[in-house]
Amino acid sequence: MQIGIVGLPLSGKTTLFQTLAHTHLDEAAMHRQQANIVTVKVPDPRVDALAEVFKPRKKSYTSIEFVDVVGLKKGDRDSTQFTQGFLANVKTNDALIHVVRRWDDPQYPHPEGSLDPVRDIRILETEFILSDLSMIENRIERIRKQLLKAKDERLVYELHILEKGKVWLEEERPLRTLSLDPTEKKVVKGFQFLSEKPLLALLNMQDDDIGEHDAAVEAVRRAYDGSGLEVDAFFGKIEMELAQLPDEDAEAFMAEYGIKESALSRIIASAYRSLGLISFLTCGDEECRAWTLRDGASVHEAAGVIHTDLMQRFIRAEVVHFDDFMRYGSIAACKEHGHWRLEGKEYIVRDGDIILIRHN
Ligand SMILES: Nc1nc2c(ncn2[C@@H]2O[C@H](COP(=O)(O)OP(=O)(O)OP(=O)(O)O)[C@@H](O)[C@H]2O)c(=O)[nH]1
Ligand SMILES: [Mg+2]
Repeated sequence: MQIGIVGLPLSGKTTLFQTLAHTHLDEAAMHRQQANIVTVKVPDPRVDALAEVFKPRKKSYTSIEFVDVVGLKKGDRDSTQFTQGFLANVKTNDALIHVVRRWDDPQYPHPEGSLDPVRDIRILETEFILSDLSMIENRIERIRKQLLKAKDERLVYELHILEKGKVWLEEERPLRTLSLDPTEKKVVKGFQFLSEKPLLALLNMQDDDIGEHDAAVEAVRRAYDGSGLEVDAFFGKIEMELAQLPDEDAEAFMAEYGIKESALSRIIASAYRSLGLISFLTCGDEECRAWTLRDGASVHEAAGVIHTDLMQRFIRAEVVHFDDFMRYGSIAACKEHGHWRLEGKEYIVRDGDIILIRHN
């Protein structure tokens, strides 16, 4: 899974990237006109707890890629514009984090001249909508031409969905709020529309606005009620310094600022929520490991995430939930108390299921 970090110039994108990556980029790297990518392990205390019991040779976490996407520019006519490089980078991201500036520093003037998070979010959202609209219009035109030449049921279906999307976008609404059935959704996904991607607006707070982040988040949430936007806040400058401190010092620091979790844990939790992702676990003497799965996926698909072979040779799955495992202390004890189950292919995996695939 790949999450793109986007936003207006000088909002704090690279600062967030460095926080998540636990690195310091030099000046040259910070301004390179291309995306910087980092793979980050998803912290999961359940893997640690299982490892305490199983004492495996290896612990593995699932991971997420973050991309610092460069290329949203102030245009000539007082409008922001995407560069082609930006579009190419963002299209393939599974979800986006929009860094929204809420800090002031005369040394770095805001490109729009004032601080206004609701406006900044609107600027980007409008760009996304316009970009999708032009893509949809092109596609519709092409399909119409093809349909004049020959009948094609699939194209007729695609046209019907695209027309729906076009009307939605013309009303300045993002595609992520358009309700579609699963088959329609699949067609839309294929286009990698920008306004369809799950979006987390992350307010980059002023260092001394301690304790004001909840109210700031609430104000933006109200303004974007019903637009499928997740909103959260972080203290860009401080959390970057924090990410470079030893754990103990970092905790004291966070308590002072009323920050409950590290930026990384919070952002990953938000991303999982907005993307509809869950984790399942596997464990044994060899390895304890967490895996990412789409919410609502079957145990057969989960087997495929582990290995395509397991999917093909799937017989049944042994399932114990992590909470039950911790309550009773072992798989055998879970069995005794009726919390161990043998499930078929269709079983829908829950977040925190510990799974063992039986295969031939
Ligand atoms: N005072 C203050 N400065 C910040 C904050 N966040 C970032 N900055 C500073 O603002 C400058 C720009 O931050 P970046 O993280 O490079 O912003 P960016 O969005 O990546 O900028 P571009 O890639 O040039 O569009 C840096 O010098 C940061 O140190 C903040 O919360 N408070
Ligand atoms: Mg940058």
